[in-house]
Amino acid sequence: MKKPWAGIRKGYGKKLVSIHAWNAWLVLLLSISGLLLVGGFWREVLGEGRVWLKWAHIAVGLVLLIPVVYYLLLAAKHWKRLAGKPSQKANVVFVLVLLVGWILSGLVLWQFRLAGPKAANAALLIHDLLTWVGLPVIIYHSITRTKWLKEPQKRSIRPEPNTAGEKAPGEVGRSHPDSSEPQPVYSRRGFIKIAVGAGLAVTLGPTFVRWIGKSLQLPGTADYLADNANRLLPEPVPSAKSVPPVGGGAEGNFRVYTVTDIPAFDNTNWSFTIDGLVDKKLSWNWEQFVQLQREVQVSDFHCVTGWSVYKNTWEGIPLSKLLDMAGVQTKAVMVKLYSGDGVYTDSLTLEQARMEDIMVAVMHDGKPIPNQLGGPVRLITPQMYAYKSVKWLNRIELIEEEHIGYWEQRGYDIDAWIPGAKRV
Ligand SMILES: Nc1nc2c(c(=O)[nH]1)N[C@H]1C(S)=C(S)[C@@H](COP(=O)(O)O)O[C@H]1N2
Ligand SMILES: [Mo]
Repeated sequence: MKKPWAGIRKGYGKKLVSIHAWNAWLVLLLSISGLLLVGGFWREVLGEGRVWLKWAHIAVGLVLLIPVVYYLLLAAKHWKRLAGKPSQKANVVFVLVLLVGWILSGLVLWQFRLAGPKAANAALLIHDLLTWVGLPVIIYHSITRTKWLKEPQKRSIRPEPNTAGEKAPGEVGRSHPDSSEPQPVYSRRGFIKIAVGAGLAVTLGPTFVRWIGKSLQLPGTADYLADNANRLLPEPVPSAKSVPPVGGGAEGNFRVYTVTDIPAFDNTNWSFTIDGLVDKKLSWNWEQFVQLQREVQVSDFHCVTGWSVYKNTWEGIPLSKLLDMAGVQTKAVMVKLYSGDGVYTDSLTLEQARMEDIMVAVMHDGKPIPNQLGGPVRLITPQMYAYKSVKWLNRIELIEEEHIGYWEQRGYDIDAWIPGAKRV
């Protein structure tokens, strides 16, 4: 039988095998760290470790450049070897597109401050999409192509040219069919491959479909309003500027972020307080709070992890108005913001808190803010990354000392200005 690898310098095949192995280990590390980074559950568990994990993910991603570039140097040779093997060629192209796409979008996400929110947003979408498509294929490949499943003569890269006739473990005593013979339809391998493929489709399919639906904003997906678990009555009546929203309707999708279980509120367990270094401590229940005079603004919303939602029409009370109502004492320096989740806090300097677009928001695009997105009341900080925009905001305290917020304690910049912000 013809040995496809006859005549190849031994070292070349070895190089390919070791590139493949390095690549596999790095992709495994990146997959695990990447999944931990996006998983909502792990945001809570990891805390500060998440910031370190993110840097590790970036570092391993950069190391991945080495085997990819090394392979590209050998690619022309390998390509010739694959003549007449279209499916293996397609496989190589697929993997290269995947790796290069991951690396390029990852570089943009790493340098998101330089890249700006539009590019970071696109990069995040590409990074996610490649993960959704690539990871199942790689898992399938890893399971079905391990030594004991893969016919040796079908391997595209092998170190030794003369092992084509070796018996795969588990086939001891049977002679291996020549690769030119038709494969039996009901082989054990075929069965396992179908089973693995079906298993992946069943476990990952629904999540994938949901993700695609959200990303493309298909109707019927991410309907947070329909699932809103808050029960606060009366509903706030939107101003004329909110219906239809003057901004024309938000573009993009919020990713629901929380470091606790998502809380829900009703008239019995919701109140809003301003206290600390103020002339008069103020407290409202919901019926009173919805009576406060609201204003409308259109602004973009940027998360520091790369996604944005543009042209949001927010209706609420400018924070400066609330501060004036309570009367800020001269001793006060910082504004501490508390979430009704009992855990999340953040802070602004008094100057920042008085910026005209810092808003205690009650409505988004003419509708109450659903509980998943921080309703009934959340902070909006358009000039700053959204980790400053405390969800389920229910208390504002004026203090004289510094307060380091939840994510700032875990490594985020206290300076959360987005590029181009009017800083104060
Ligand atoms: N209480 C609370 N507020 C929060 C957060 C949180 O985890 N808990 N995450 C912040 C971050 S990092 C972002 S990007 C936005 C996300 O808002 P969303 O969940 O409505 O999309 O909320 C901010 N406010
Ligand atoms: Mo964020």
